[in-house]
This record gives sequence, structure tokens and C-alpha cells, in this order.
Amino acid sequence: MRKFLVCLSVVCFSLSAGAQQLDTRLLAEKVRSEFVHAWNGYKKYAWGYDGYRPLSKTAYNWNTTPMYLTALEALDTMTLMGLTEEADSTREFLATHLKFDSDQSVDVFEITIRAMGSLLSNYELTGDTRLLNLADSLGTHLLPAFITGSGLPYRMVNLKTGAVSGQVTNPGEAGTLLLEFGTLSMLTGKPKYYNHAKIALLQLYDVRSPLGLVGDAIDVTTSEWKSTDSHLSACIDSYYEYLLKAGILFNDQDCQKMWTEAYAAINAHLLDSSRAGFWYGHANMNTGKRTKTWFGALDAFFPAVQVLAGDLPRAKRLMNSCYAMWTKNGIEPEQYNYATGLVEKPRYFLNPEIMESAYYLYRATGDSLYLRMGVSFLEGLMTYCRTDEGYAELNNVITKEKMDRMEPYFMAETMKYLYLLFAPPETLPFEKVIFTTEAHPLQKGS
Ligand code: DMJ
Repeated sequence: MRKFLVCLSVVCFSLSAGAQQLDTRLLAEKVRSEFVHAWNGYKKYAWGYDGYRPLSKTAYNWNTTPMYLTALEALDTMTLMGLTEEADSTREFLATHLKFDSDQSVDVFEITIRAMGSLLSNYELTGDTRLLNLADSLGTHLLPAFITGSGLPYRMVNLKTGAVSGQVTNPGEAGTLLLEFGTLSMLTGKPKYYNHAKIALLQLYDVRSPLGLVGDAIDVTTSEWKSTDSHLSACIDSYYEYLLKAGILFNDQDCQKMWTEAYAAINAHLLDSSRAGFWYGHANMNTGKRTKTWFGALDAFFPAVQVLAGDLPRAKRLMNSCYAMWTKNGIEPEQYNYATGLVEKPRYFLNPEIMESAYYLYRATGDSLYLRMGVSFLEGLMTYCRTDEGYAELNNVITKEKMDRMEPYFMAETMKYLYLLFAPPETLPFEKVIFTTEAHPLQKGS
């Protein structure tokens, strides 16, 4: 690894001078070999389980019965990286072992974005109908969650019994289902999936504040807001992403309208453009009053959304802020206070959003600035998160103390976006797909 870091530093140096060409082929190859490094750790110590703990070299499951989440999440990334044999054998394993009728409670949002999104994406990439059948089975077992009166789904559902729990949800969980459920409807001809996920979005829109904002906790039985904190971070983030993306993928005019209104409200009340830079903070959804000047790793998805929405000027400015947040400690924190420059929540969960935004901006502009940012991200990951047999999250981005966990989305998102940033555009034609919030590409017009 040391040899490559030296090489990366040379590349970085020449890039900050802005004069020399980057060797994108070498960088893509490096990302691919780092993916294989992480994959080998999972395979060696956690195969057959959901997740991998890279410090203790042990495995964990979400609940009682594994759903092989790391393997499932990694599958389309392997295909895109050309790791064909590994992808084929993993797909065979999943197609013959996965089941969605176990007596365990799952988080509807998490299982949708991780499992259903991956199954649909990999079905579209390979034509393996077993994956589509599994997605259909999963969808069927999730439907009891939507029987609430409001149409907002409960957070949790037991796959076998249909028993629900989690009465208080949030826009991020209730409103991030339509890309997967909608695609499932298109591919199976069963409209019920689309309809349930769409009703949840319409309900969130109906109970928005007079300013057009949403809070970050809501009761599914009454639609009463349990928190009025409005922002782009966890518990809301991908709700906005799905309004925009569902509008594009399904040409859904309700979603297009809801997105347009939401984006105007976001820019009117959350945007914080001041001497501290160009950021989006927190505000009370009813008054618009600024409540926190916090922005974090998750919020860094927003430049990508702005690119897709055609707002390049704001996307570029926000990406510069995201990059400043990253470089402050060589890796980004969960929450950063842009007014004070202090880290408010110091963990880093191997999050992908900042790489995602660099990738979108590079595709949209061709500006090598975003490749240079990508080099910093790769260098930060390799320097601070790499272990001898995997990648670890950080308990503290200042001290760089590691945590014993490698989130499955590291394989689906972080590695995929970094790879696609450096790989030739034909690896995955950007205009022909819409990425789910978990980076599983869905084909337009399917
Ligand atoms: C992923 O699970 C998804 O992108 C989700 O929408 C929020 N972010 C995490 C990874 O950071």
C-alpha cells in the first residue's frame, strides 16, 4: 500500500498544480483492487453473514436470519468493475440462498434500499429472473407496513407474520421507496408497489409546513410531526432525492411538482450563504428560523441532486464546501459546524455521498477538479480506514481511532462511485440510469 500512497501523493501534487494529466486508468485500477481487498476480508471472515467487523475479523447479522447484505450490496459493483467470475458465483449463491419469509422484523427503508434496490439493479444488468422474483417476494412481505390509515409506512415489519412496529418514522424512511417499488411495479406489471410508495410521498407533501418544509419525525397513524427540525441530513435527505429522481425515472409529474416546490423551500430557508461559505443548515420547519449551522457527511449527497436538477452553479459551490469539510481533518465527520469550524459529531461511517457528488459533477462538467477531489477521498480512505483485511469506520476523524465495522454500503456506494469517477464513461452510461440512494443503478425506460 505504501508504494501506491506515494504514487497517489505525486498525482495529488501534480493535480493541485492543475497542470498535469491524471492517470485515471491507474486510479480506477487502484479502486478496484481496494474493493477486492475489502471483499476478500468479508469473504474470509464473514461469508454467509450480513456484515463484517474488520478489526476483530468477525461477522454480524442485522437480526436472526442473514440476508447476506454485504454480498448483495457488492454484486452490481463487481459487475461494473468487470469482476465477472466473482459476480457470477455470488449471484448464484444469492439466488439459491436468499429468502424473505423469515420470522424477523426488518427496517422497511433499509431492506428496500439495500436488498430490493440491489436485486432490481442486478436483474437489469444480468436478466436473471430469479433476482426479480426475489424482489417481488420481498415487496409482498413488506406491504403490511403500509396499512396505517395515513399511507405512511411503519418503520418495521416482520417478514413472516406481517406484524408492524415503529409508529414514529421520518421523511427519509417513509419517502425513500418509490424508485425501488416503482421499478418493481414496472418490471412485474403489479401497480400496487408503485401506488403504496407514491401515496407515502403524497402524504408527506400534504403535511408539509406552510413554508414548504418537512420535519424529521412523524407519526404514521396521525401524520402528526414529532420533530420540526428541517434539514438535508439523516432522516430527511433521500426523501428529496427521490422526489427528483422518481420524477425523472417514471416521468411522474406529481413528483416533479413536489420536487420543484421543495427545492425552492430548501433554497429559501435552509441555504446559508455567508462569509462562512455556501452551506445548507437546519431550520424550524414552521418558522424558518435557523436552529443549527450543521452540515455533515450525509448532507454531501446534495451537490449530486443539484447536478441532476440542472443547478450546476449551486452544485459547484456546495461541492467546494463539502471538500473543505473533508480536508479539514483529512476525512469528513458525521456533523460539522460550518459557523465555528468545529466537529460536532466526529464519527465517519465510510459514507459515500461526497464521492457520489464528485462523480456527478465530473460527469456534468468534465472538470478535473473533481478527479483531484476523488484522489483526496481515496487517499483519506486508504490512509485512515484501511486495515490489513478490510476497511473500518472511524470513531473519531480527529484522532483517527477506528471502529470495528465495515458497512455493507461501502461496497455498494463508496467504492462504486470512486470507481465510476475514474473509470471510462462507457463503464456505465450516466445518462441512461438513475442511481438509487444506495447507488444501485436502475435503467431509464425499463
Ligand atoms: C446509505 O445507506 C444511503 O445512501 C442512505 O440514503 C443514506 N446514506 C447511507 C450511506 O451513508
